[in-house]
Amino acid sequence: MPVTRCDIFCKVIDNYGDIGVCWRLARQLVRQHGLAVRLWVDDLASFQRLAPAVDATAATQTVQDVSVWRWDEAAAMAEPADIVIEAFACDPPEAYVAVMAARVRKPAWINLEYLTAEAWAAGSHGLPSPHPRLPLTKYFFFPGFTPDTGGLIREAALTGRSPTLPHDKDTQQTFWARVEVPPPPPAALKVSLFAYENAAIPGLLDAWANGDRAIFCAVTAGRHVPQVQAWLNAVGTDVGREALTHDPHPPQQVGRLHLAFLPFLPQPDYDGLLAACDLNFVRGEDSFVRAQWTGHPFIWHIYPQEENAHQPKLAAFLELYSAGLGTAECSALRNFWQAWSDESDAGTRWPALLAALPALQQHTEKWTSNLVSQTDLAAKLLIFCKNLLECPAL
Ligand code: TRH
Repeated sequence: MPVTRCDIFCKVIDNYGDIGVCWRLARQLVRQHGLAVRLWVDDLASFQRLAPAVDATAATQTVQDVSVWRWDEAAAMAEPADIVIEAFACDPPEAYVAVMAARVRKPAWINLEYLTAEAWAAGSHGLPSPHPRLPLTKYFFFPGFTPDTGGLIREAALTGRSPTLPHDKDTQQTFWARVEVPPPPPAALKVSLFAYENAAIPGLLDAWANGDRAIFCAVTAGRHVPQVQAWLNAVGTDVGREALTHDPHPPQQVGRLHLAFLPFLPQPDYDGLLAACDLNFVRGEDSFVRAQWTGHPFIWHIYPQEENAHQPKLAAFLELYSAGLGTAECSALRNFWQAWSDESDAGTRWPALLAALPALQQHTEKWTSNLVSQTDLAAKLLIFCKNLLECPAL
């Protein structure tokens, strides 16, 4: 029997990563694999920020051929699909799970896990987790950077240079105009900035303002913006408190640093921003992965966890990503990433990173082509689920 229907459950815990990942996956399963996807989301208002076509008040709607459902009581009554994906262990409703268990042909039930480069993820990828009471098994699906994991979300258009992304000068001009940002000065290094609160921000902005190279920094909306504002106030630009109340704020120049402030962009425009910049500061999970498809160097503000639980995750990724880099570039990269995540002296480490950028650009292009040569997450997920449905004893 062909697999045609998929339910994806998404709980927005905080921030935008949960819905960012689910929305990309849902669209890809529809567009590239012809599945009928129902996406259950508990917070349509957050979803609407990434996808403005979403009506935050509608119980059910179709957006880009994905059937979007508000995750409320209706979810418990729904007829389960052939493939059921719960994102980040978000627990579908008990009544829904009971119907899955009662089926003769059980749905393939997947827990799509958080991304990590740590070695244990490959070891845990695909492992079964039998339900404590019901005759039903859920399977762990771990995304990752190596062929022994579940891979990374990557749309088909990204295997080549997508015509919709602003790689060349003309499309970049159109892109900046569309997002209502004055075009960057021609020789400036173009940087996008998306992060959590980060005490390293003022020091880095000082280094950019006083450095040798002109920097154009597109500041995205997010938790990092108040620190940029506070820095502007502290360095006493003519921005004034009143201007900063405009959302987004007007562009500013301090020394060699040109700052442009962006509103929260629809997700495809955010992807366009990543492609248009030479260096991207990203965070969490989805922007971190998406930056890697541009082939440009990136700086990761990893999601900070209690008791520094994020440190091994950061170290594991750095180990993998920096392999093959020359000694000087490797230490410039590692020192800067560590300082950024530790919220320490990123500013003093900037000159070394800037000097290493040409080598990092070449290195990242190779890194990206290696990732592109691997099967993407949606394709792996479907193979995995089809195998489960065909041989349920697996
Ligand atoms: O928002 P995040 O911090 O999400 C995080 C992580 O996923 C983290 O692992 C998880 O534990 C936590 O959520 C709950 O960062 P992330 O993952 O990069 O998601 C941001 C999404 O927002 C991504 O899909 C890109 C999108 N985005 C836009 O669409 N427009 C914008 O203007 C910006 C700045 C982001």
